[in-house]
Amino acid sequence: MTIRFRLPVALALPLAYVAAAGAQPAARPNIVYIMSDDHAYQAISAYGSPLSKLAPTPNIDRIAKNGAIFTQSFVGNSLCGPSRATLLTGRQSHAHGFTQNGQRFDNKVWVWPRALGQAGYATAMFGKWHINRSPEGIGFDDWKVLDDQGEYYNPDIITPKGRSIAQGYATDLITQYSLDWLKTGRDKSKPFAILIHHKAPHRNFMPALRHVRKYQGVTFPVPGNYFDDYRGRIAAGTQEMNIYRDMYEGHDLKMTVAKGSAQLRYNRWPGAFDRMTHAQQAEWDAAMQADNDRLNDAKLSDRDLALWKYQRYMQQYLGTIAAVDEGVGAVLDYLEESGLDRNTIVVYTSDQGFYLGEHGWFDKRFIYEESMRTPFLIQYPGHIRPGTRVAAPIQNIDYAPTFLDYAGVKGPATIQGRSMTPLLAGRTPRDWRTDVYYHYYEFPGFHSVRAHYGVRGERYKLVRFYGEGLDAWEFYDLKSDPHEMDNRIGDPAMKAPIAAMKRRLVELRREYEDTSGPAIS
Ligand code: SGN
Ligand code: CA
Repeated sequence: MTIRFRLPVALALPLAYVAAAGAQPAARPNIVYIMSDDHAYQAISAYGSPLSKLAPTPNIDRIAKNGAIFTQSFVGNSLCGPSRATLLTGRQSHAHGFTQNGQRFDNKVWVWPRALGQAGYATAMFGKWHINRSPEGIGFDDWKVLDDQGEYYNPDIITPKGRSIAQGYATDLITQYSLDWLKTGRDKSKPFAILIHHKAPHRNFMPALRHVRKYQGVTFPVPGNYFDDYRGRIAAGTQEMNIYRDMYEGHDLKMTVAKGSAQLRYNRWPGAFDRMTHAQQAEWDAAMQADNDRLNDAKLSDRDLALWKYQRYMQQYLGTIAAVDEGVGAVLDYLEESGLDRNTIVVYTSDQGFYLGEHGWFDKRFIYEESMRTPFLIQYPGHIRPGTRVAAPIQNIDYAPTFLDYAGVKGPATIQGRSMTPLLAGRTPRDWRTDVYYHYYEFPGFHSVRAHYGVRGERYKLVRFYGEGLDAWEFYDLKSDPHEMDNRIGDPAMKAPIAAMKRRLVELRREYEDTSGPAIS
């Protein structure tokens, strides 16, 4: 007699799926995760800055209207590679080990897109990947990525089949790849998770041809601390990310050598322009000529030139965001037209914040507000009430556990973040964090920002810059000094809050098991 054993169906499936199936078999949500590169919250109109009123982002704002906006959203290390590794793993930089750009991500570690794939999701990734590894090992059903930072015009695209040059503008291409997969590429019997990673508005800030003129002639409000003298802040005084001193006049600001000429001034990486076709180049030059000629004619003082550069920077930076916003709109439209929106989580965020002239800067890296913060908007009909504003502090370590939670998939104990689902249901857990840990490593490196760690509390921020002969502490009262101009580390009146924040910093380093950087005595 032959005895035939049949495993119960649940046991034959991967473990994570069992958890998911047990929770909500029919209603597992789809996930559309849209992340741009260096998109400052100041440049999203849902955040309400005066600047963004002149350059609104109506489609990104739709997500906040349909769902929630987080007003205290932070990263743990304001730099592309580390932030992306955190997004994937739910761990701080020191824990996943990717602390600086240029390192290689270990594809073998746990990442949420693979976990969702194993739990029965269709998964895909399109755009900037930038962790020096092919996404091959992640297990996406489909992917198309830019090479490293990628180019705005006619970029190289790497796919499972190899590398080729794509004709078109990066943001539009990434949107198109995403829509193609959503419409016809995916296995429609499964829920899906798609990562849409735009290159824009990253340096060198090149708008689509249809947007090159969009903000010409618009005068954007100049931050009050544009001419910061960095007094009392050693690391702020030695950075190389000042708009009027460190931006390349050709590569970044697209200034020309002389009236009537289209030849760029200092253009450190000509590749960005060389990729354009002759027709694209001609259209670009024609769009820029009048403003460049006017500048070459004018004999501006140093101060006026610095202010002019700010306007040019904003016109270009915000110009690149116009295509991102259109792309977000196209994805939202498709979800709504297909009815998928009803069971789809849509997130819009950036890999970190960015300086739009605050302290005179572009780029990020510092723990100071504009780069440590990052936009975070999310919709999920039926689960998040439209128009929700969440003020509880979140960090990019929280994204992975949130997606797992909504999908009903169990994650590993290595995750250091926490699911945001209670916050999105309108309830702040009593033990939700009130302060956020930060650690930046990349020095020496681009823009010469010194390594530092610190803690940002509800009111105070304590920072320690270290390494290469430096050990300098800073302390800010965000209530009286929201722009972080007045380092009060030596102020006797601040002795008690400084001591309290130092204790918190020690605790946080212990909690996260961060032994990198100098120990605090
Ligand atoms: C490039 C940029 C830098 C930028 C880094 C990191 N220079 O090197 O300005 O800080 O990327 O950015 S560029 O002119 O070559 O674009 S990140 O977003 O990838 O971390
Ligand atoms: Ca970035």
